[in-house]
Amino acid sequence: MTRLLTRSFVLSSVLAASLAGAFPAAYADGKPHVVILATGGTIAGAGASVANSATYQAAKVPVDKLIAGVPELANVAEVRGEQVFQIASESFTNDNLLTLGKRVAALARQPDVDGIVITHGTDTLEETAYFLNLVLKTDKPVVVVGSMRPGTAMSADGMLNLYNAVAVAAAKDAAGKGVLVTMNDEIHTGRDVSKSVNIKTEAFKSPWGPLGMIVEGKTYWFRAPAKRHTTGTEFDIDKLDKLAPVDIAYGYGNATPTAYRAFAEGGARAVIHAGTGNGSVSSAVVPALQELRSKGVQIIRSSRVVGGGFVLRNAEQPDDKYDWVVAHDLNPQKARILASVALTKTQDSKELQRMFMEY
Ligand code: DAS
Repeated sequence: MTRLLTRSFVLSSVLAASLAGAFPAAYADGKPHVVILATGGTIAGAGASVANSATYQAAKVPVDKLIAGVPELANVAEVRGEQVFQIASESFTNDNLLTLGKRVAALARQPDVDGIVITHGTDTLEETAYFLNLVLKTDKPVVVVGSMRPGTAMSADGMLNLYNAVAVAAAKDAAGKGVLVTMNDEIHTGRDVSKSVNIKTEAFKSPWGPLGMIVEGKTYWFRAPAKRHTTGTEFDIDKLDKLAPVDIAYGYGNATPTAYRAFAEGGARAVIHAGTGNGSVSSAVVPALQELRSKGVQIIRSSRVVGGGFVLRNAEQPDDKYDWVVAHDLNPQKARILASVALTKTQDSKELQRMFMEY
């Protein structure tokens, strides 16, 4: 019976809203104006049955249906949607990041836009959120949101995640906190958060904890971002037309230099070493990294160990002597994002190290 009710609720609310074509007359102006930019992912996914919470096709449902599926959005904001992409986020490219960032920046400059929500696949959501945190020049709330289950599944999380994201984007007290991520009732900074569980609704974690919570449309804050973001950064999306190619190589027992050399031959301007422990580098790999550094490739030591530590400079490796950079507490995928932006501004490893400590 529940199953039938669940499905009929989802379908009837979508049907009702699409028949209505617009939001109810009560939807008078005077509410914050929030634009939803849809890019695809599971939040736009569809499965064959309500029992398919993990087997489904991502990037199927268009933005107007996502909005129609949550008519309660009209209680918190005047909402409109744009379909920027319709892709699974594991396929995001640097060009997708630039296109999305430029659209967000253009909307943020509009006086009739108070907040922006980006619906996104969860696989690389953390990378997009960190990228936008670095390059957007706005204090307006920008909130990235996804879901771990498709809207067709029992106990789907997308509807409430979207409602929460719009409520945060409409909240005056969300301004000036950098790019935010709302998942599973929590509000995270785009800088810290990462997908830490690959199949539960409680998937997104920040090693230093969330900034706050969003409950029944109200924000509750418990800390503020500690690193430079948005209007406080030296990067600007409107001055970026290309990101530097940067790749990631994993550290593990029996590691070889093959991947690092291949990345450099493929044009990588930096290689992120996702090292064991404190960013350690196998003795079988160190000579190749020294050789790549001597050819101008930046070497950035991150760690495959995530969840609340940081790579200490000159601890496991003589970074000063080798002229390498440490990624501090950034996980390898976020280190790649910062390096790909930072290398558009500097080739100096000391400047890069400053940036890794500040952003
Ligand atoms: N493939 C995943 C993505 O698009 C689906 C998801 O979890 O959103 O990121």
